[in-house]
Amino acid sequence: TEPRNTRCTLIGAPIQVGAGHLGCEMGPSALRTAGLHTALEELGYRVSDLGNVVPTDIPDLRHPNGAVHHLADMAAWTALLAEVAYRESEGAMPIFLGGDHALSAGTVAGVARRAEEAGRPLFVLWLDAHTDFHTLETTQSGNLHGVPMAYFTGREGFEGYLPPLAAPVDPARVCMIGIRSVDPAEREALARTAITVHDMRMIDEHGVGVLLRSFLEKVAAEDGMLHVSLDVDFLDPDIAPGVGTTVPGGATFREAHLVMEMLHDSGLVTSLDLVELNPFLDERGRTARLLVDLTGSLMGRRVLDRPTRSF
Ligand code: B3U
Ligand code: MN
Ligand code: MN
Repeated sequence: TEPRNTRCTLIGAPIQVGAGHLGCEMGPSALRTAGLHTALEELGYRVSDLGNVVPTDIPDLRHPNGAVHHLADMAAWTALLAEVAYRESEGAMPIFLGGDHALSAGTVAGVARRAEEAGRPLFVLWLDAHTDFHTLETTQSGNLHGVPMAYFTGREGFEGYLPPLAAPVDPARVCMIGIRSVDPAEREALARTAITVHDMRMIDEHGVGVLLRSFLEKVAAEDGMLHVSLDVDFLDPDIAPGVGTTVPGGATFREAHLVMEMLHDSGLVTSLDLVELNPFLDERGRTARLLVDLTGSLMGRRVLDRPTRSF
């Protein structure tokens, strides 16, 4: 299949204060060092790298939940990235180089606004060990990479803290795959939403291809735009050690590449986050290189030619 978009734009978003460990700030550099730009060019894309964006005005902002930290930083990043994602999601595919997962509050908010303007529904595929469905009230770690899903699906409690959403994402259009660490408050809240949550047991029982295919069919049926958010800890720590929140029993090398290949064949992906890479914890760049290889599969690298739309 020819990709819908032959242009892609790299945007570094070195936020690290949403995570419990420092180091994600180096993520964009590591992804560039691992050859992301060249890998995409070799697949025939016209790539532009905007460099890193960084917010300047950090307001003072506190929340009654004393565990919450760096809320003002997250608010500033969210506002900035929502603007950048909105602007860069027209005519090219933006690829956001994280940075921790708090950045997705902004990127998803921005592409949701773009989708609304285009009159198309936005779907989100969340590849993660965690559901990141805390509110500012329920988070116990206070690490704000644990809240973006709750924010962009429009849960209450963010008003006055994070920027108002131009277009909340419909929970029925969100699919999570790879889940294996959920806090009690998240689990309760998830039971009351229409979000599709596929834990590792679902992958083991049905195979990741079956789960992903049914989601992609929904996206295609509604002519949706599809944002993919790839948290490094989706992957098994044995193949991807460069992340602060490793959880055993993650996606294998083959499962992860299959997901990426099916996403490519669907022709549906319109934006991508690569998040939580912590080069300080990596082993000689192997997690960064794996992310570049997986992005290559998502963008069309394949072993053999196949018929179109084979998802
Ligand atoms: N749910 C826990 C753990 C966590 C969430 N996201 C990550 N870790 N990466 C929390 O801290 O909110
Ligand atoms: Mn995450
Ligand atoms: Mn995670």
